[in-house]
Amino acid sequence: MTASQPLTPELRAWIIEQASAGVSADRVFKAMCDAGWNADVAESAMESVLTEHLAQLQASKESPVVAASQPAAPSRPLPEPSLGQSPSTIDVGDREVSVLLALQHPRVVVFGNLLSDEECDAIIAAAEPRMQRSLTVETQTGGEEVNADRTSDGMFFQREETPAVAALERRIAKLVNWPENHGEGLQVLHYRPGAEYKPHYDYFDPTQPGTPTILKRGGQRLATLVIYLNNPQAGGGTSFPDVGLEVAPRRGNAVFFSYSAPDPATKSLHGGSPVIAGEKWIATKWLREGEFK
Ligand code: PD2
Ligand code: ZN
Repeated sequence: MTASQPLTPELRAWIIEQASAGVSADRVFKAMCDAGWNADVAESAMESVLTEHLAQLQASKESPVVAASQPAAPSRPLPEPSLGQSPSTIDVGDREVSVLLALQHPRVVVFGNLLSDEECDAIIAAAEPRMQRSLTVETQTGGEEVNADRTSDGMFFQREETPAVAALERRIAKLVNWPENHGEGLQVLHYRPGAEYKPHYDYFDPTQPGTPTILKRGGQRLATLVIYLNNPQAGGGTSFPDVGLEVAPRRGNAVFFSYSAPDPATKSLHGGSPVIAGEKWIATKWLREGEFK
């Protein structure tokens, strides 16, 4: 970030959130400087945001009737499959996807038959020459870094990059009622024996200074679909440690989970368990609140 970096709504909200959570002004200031803000610009941004916020708080205290009559903020819409009539399959246009398991909290749904064997193979074949050691988001700055918690190789497709990727993206949009253009490009991961992805949250942590930069492109992540592209011989499930759930990786199946807020209370902590024998290939689709351009 530079001195000319605009003070975005996300950064404004981040500063207020830090102050409200009791983080000292010194620490907020240091976090902004670590994220690349010029010290003078960071200081005046903090001052203007917090002064304005305090004035708003004061105003709402002085007119409590008005404040109390404001409707509660509506909970944000989320990607969600149509399971109201407890269907055993969902028509996604060119395929019938099975519903194998549904859990309310955390919201987790396991699907079968999302992809054919041939489509799984086509996605692996297109991804294989482009695999590199996986990176995770570097929370201080919003950049990317190699992370010891994630011992897999990976790559990203552009949206609709190949016919199999485009077909999968159309199906996912129908399956979870969410626009295709709110999805990140599909990520493919390859785990060898011993490789794993330690438990983590997929949303961007609002307390990290790099988050406002990440949120500019598409807003928060709201949901994840992990799609299994092969059958590992042993291990390699997707675990949800808060509720003791482990989803077995079966080719063509997928596990969907959503998180209504970037908060551990969603119980959306999840990990890729170590591969014990064989290898594991998955594709991950992350769904954002806004258009991901
Ligand atoms: O490989 C998995 O099962 C897995 C587990 C947790 C993938 C991801 N997270 C992910 O791609 O975010
Ligand atoms: Zn994840």
